[in-house]
Amino acid sequence: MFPGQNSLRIVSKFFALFTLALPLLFTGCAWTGRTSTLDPKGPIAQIQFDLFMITVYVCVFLFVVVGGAFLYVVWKYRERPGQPETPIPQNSHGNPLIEIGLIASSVFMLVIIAVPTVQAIWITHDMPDRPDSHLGAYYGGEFLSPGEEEEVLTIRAEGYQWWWAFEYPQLGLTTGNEFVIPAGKVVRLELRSKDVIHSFWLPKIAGKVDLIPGRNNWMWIQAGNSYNEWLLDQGLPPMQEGHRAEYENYLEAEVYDMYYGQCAEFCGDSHAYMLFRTKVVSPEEFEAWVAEQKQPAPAPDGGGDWGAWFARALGDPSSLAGDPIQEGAYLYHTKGTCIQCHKVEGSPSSNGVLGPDLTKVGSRTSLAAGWMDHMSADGGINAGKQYENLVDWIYASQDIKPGNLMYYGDNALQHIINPEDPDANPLTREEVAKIATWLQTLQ
Ligand code: HEC
Ligand SMILES: [Cu+2]
Repeated sequence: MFPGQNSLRIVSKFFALFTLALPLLFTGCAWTGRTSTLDPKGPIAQIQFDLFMITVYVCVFLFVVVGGAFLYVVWKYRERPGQPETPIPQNSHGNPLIEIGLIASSVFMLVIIAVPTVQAIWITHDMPDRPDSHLGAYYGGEFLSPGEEEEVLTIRAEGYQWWWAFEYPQLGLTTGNEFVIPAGKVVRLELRSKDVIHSFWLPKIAGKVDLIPGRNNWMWIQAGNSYNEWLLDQGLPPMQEGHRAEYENYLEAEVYDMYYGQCAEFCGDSHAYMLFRTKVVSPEEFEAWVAEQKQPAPAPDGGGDWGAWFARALGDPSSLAGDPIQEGAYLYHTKGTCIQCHKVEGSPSSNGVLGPDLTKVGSRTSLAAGWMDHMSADGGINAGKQYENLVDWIYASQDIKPGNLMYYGDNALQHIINPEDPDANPLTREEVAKIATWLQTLQ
């Protein structure tokens, strides 16, 4: 026994334990988890995944070769009983064959990674109308104006601290924190920021691109293969009809779904709560969604005329009593001061732009940038949970998403009561509940 052997034992015991515990770190990982990059669902994500796997194979190969050589040497020159003096092997420093061989093989490894990397960069920046493009067909839906059918569908994603606006300039609609795309169609995403640097990351469909103030970035996204790419994938000759039904089955089984993304660049207090959702649907369902989203909000009395409703509500608020929907709309437009920051298309005075567009807030499956969830098991909306979420959010959004910019400044003191001026008081929970009831009808 030589000095230090004891501490050596302790260290090796520690390492053994650590190695045993290591797998615990990975129990939170799932191959097909919501934001897994290992479960690509579109051509762009697929290219990135393939590139990642090439890098993994090269690294595993190197690990095995270098680790193997290391283990071989340790084993071969180990101390043997009865032979205290281990002979030092001859040093081969300066052996040109080995030196050049090592350099050449390292360069070779890098080339194996570099060639597909450059290819992938080209592919992800290709115009999708090139005949050899891996990207799919254009969306040519009925809501495009004449001349626009030939254009790729564009979605403008705008990052705000800590939520997302999604605008479809060709379709004339805007939504917040959740957007919908048709499967198998290429979409051009324009990425802008209103304040600080954010990063758009939708792992199953495409990688990450930053949103930088004062700069227009963009990326292609596409969920699922186009019909033609799918034919090629199946080993069938391209450009032929007759397999549409199988293609539909593929989309149904593997592509139609809710996808989850998030901001991937630290952007302040609530960065970790800056999520978003992308629903991928069939082209027909997409048309239906667009038609619905383009409708302005109906007047709160169920009728069509906001002006008349406004005049009546402001003239005689007591006439609304007993109808929580109308009372809620009234509070939203008056005491709630919500109109300063939110837009409800249709309403003559709710034109704010500091918060998400609420015209269709009732049709979304989440609130507060994907953080409060009320999606039902079948992908629809759980109305009870939605109501609860709306009330909790409007009543005390700071408790849910610390630092968020709803009710900033003076209004951060939203629960302090001032007996002198009841109208300046924060909304009571009952009032908030009425507003939530109205917002739920905005579908
Ligand atoms: C000072 C501006 C401001 C005012 C006033 C304001 N909001 Fe907001 N609101 C925001 C911002 C900013 C967000 C985004 C918060 C986030 O997710 O980080 C938001 C988010 C929301 C959301 C969630 C929307 C979504 O799709 O995620 C709802 C609902 C909402 N506000 C309702 C209201 C109501 C009702 C009122 C009035 C009682 C109100 N807001 C007043 C700025 C404001
Ligand atoms: Cu962000």
